[in-house]
Amino acid sequence: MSSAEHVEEGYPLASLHTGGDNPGIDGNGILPSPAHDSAGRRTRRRFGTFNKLHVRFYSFRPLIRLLIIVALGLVPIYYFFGVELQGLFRRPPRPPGYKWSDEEDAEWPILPPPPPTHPGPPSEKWERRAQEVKDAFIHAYRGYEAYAFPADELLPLTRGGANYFNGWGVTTVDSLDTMWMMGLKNEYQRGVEHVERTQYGKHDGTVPFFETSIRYFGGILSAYAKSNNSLLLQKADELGAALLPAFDSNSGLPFWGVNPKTGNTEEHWGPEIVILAEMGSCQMEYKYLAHLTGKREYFDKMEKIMNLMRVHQSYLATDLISVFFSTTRGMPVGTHFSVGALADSAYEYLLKQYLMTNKTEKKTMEMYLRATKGIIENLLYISYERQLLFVTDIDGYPSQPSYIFEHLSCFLPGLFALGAHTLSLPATQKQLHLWIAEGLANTCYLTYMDQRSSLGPDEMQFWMNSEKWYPKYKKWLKSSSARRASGNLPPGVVKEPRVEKQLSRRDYSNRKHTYLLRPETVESFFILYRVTGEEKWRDRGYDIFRAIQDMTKTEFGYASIMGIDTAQPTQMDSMPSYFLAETLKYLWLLFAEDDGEYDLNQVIFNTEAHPLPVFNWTAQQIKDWRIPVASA
Ligand code: DMJ
Repeated sequence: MSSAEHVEEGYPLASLHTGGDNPGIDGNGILPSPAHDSAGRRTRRRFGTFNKLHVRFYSFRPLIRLLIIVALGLVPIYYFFGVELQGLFRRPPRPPGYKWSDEEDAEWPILPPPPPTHPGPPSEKWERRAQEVKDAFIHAYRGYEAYAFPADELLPLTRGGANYFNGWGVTTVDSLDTMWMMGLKNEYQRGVEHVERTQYGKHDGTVPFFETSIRYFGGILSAYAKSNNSLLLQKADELGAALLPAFDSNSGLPFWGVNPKTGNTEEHWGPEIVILAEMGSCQMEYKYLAHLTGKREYFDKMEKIMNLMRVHQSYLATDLISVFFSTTRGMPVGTHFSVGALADSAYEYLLKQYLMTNKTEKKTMEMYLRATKGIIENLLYISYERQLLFVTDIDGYPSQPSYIFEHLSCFLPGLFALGAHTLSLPATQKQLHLWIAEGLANTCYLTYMDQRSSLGPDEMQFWMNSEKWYPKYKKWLKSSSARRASGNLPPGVVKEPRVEKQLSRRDYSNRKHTYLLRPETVESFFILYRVTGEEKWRDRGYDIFRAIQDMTKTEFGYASIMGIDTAQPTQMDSMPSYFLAETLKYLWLLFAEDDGEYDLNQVIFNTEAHPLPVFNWTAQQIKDWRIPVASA
């Protein structure tokens, strides 16, 4: 804009410093308002409008005039102070313009959640459904025993067996506690005899440390915990000892694989690289075994890893733990953070170690809470179309989200719900964790129901117009009108999520088109049902179970499928052991009436759904091993 134009607009820039010669500036050198131009036209126009309004105003009756004045007076008051005024009733007064810190936000008493609708008396409907799951288990296990045993897994289309996990009959060992739960005594007995026959320590070949720990080691320990059969404890000890060479790295972080007979180790992810899931998902098993056997070595190896993870987490701004570490230096490698593949169960074990040791190992609980903060602030996103809450991974510096949401990450709602249920948290933090659990579990459920098969993809690619969730949540929290309008449910949490069958209207595309019989979504439903008592989690679990029956059942067992969003998905020749160990177990637990045997405060499920009991370190163990415990 030129200075000439400015003069026309009533801002005589060129004459600003010249004093009273300029008609635009009065004798005191004060720049008049644009309304006072030399011709006076605008001034007159303004008074003209005012006069008309004035006359019209006085044409109303006095009462109407009073109401208009009151209404006009309220508008600016509400506009400028409305939110704060409402806030005054809820928050202690603060000076104007005061910025509320996160801690104060957390303490600010928002409305409590509605009371859970507790499960009613035993119902025939759910007993029948639990029986349907048991029948599915029997069908799968009979097929496995008939055509695959003692190989690891059943090939459900070609009636064969495959050895992906050492050839020790992983489906049997992984399924032992499910058989125990379901009362399948004969199958259980045959399975235990198989464990007793297997010579874990003499196996000459590399076994994968992580899978062997969570499936075999966890499976045998939990069968021992239920049965008290000392032979099973011996086998767990034999296996635990056979895996110990995995920790013979410079840092104490485990190698990918170990040969039980020779003690040789093997790498997998790259030279000197270990992933977070491997280093952080053996503590429940080894600590429980250390407690049972009194062998300090088992405990020390775990504590070394935990200390390393804690130090690393404490100096990172994200409050998360890196996905990759160096086995030599014990230091993180790269800038990748995730709760999905390669990382997931390490976060799970932070909370679960604390719970399993009767809430005495405070350090792991602190690590868990710190990690939840990191997850909330860095990894939670919300989609644009349906406002779906999801968790993704980040990489780079500054970090960038991938917007990928994995089925594997659907364990996270269950973990947040478990933490909210079992930890002594301030009411609002508990509520926040429960909201996150509900929002994420809704999304997991929708990714199933959106598909033509009603079975969820292994990976989803959300659109890049998704936004970080936490800033939106904070904004919502501070606005009482937004909270009221949403029925006190934050963004990303709705009671009735909307299924979207039309591909073009979805918030994501399927990145992988397979459903691999995975458990994470129904696992979270089980925990959410136990924590909230809301029947909808059972109903949703049953929706998924029916889809499993319709789409994956074969003559000999159950099969993973591909083409989940097609009219005719294709069955694949694979029935992973976790389908029996986890998916069917969690479904059964979700539907069966609970007599308290699997109370979430008494029994802690390892990442392969093997229930291990809460225990107390003995006074001797605490003293001799210097276990840093706080009283429960
Ligand atoms: C299971 O083997 C375990 O739950 C593991 O921690 C990751 N997920 C698989 C099944 O999806």
